[in-house]
Amino acid sequence: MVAGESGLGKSTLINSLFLTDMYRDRRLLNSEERIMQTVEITKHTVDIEEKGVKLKLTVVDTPGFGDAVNNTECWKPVADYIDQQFEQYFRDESGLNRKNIQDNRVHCCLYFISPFGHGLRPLDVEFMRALHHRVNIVPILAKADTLTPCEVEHKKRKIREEIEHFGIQIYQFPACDSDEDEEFKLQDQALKDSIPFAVIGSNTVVEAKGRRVRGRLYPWGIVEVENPGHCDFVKLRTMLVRTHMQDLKDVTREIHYENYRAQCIQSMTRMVVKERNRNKLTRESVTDFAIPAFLSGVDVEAEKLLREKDEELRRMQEMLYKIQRQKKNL
Ligand SMILES: Nc1nc2c(ncn2[C@@H]2O[C@H](COP(=O)(O)OP(=O)(O)O)[C@@H](O)[C@H]2O)c(=O)[nH]1
Ligand SMILES: [Mg+2]
Repeated sequence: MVAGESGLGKSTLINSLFLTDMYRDRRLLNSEERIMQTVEITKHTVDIEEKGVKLKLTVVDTPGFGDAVNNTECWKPVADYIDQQFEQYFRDESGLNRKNIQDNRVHCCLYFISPFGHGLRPLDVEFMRALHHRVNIVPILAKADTLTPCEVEHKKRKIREEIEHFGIQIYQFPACDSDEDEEFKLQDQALKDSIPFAVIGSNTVVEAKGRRVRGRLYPWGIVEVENPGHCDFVKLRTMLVRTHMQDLKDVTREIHYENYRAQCIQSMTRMVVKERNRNKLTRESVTDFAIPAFLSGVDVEAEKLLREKDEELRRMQEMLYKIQRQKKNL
């Protein structure tokens, strides 16, 4: 999933990442470069092939925020979307067809940070803190071609410090095995030191030194999306689809989804206990006042019990429905 302020190049980047023009069907005939503003959460499925392994990847594009005058809680639609996927999985998991569950849980959220600010903006902090217990957040420094290499380093350091300062829990790359070879260890460290990944997106293929590359053409030269000397695009793609895909899924399953499940079960239990207590009270009042003494035979008792159980079942169903509704409105 991609998220962040409007106009930072989210749609362009996912397009560049998976090389398919996912916005082709919108028929933007005049300008190759133009991408329409994203106004709702949209899902695209792409088939990619990595080292001979075919993968079906779902990319979720979200509308950029920050355009509105009041931006409070702009993270909510995204949080809701993530929760809905968890909810669907939770239902499927407790259903009959458990073996063939389609996993639509969001395994990674690329969060775009503006290159024009001084580090994080309050909105970035709010967004990431609202989402960090739900999804693996990978911070991205957007439009890196607008910064010099020195500025990129400076901004990255500042953003890392602020992430730490504000207690934002971004996706933690797993520690490298000590028995890995030196080159692998160096690569792994370089990846960790690149956070936030500085990226450049482009939908155009340009000619650079006789090669056709994905890049951006400026009066003073060409910036190449896939040139590691220009930005971290290749690092990001490798990490997403090759080296860390499984870990992103594992963390989602073991931490974020478990979090969601635990909360769900907790609120259900709380409601059941409340209901029980309420039932107990009404039961006492029923025996005290409603049932006449001459009717207190065994059959009447059994029937009363049955009725109570029926009522309890009905209440539980209602409760489940309420919880689902609440979750939707959260
Ligand atoms: N300089 C620069 N411009 C970019 C980059 N990526 C996208 N853009 C431009 O920024 C504008 C907004 O891009 P878009 O992908 O729609 O942003 P979104 O709102 O975050 O989805 C478009 O004009 C893009 O051509 C980039 O890496 N560098
Ligand atoms: Mg967009």
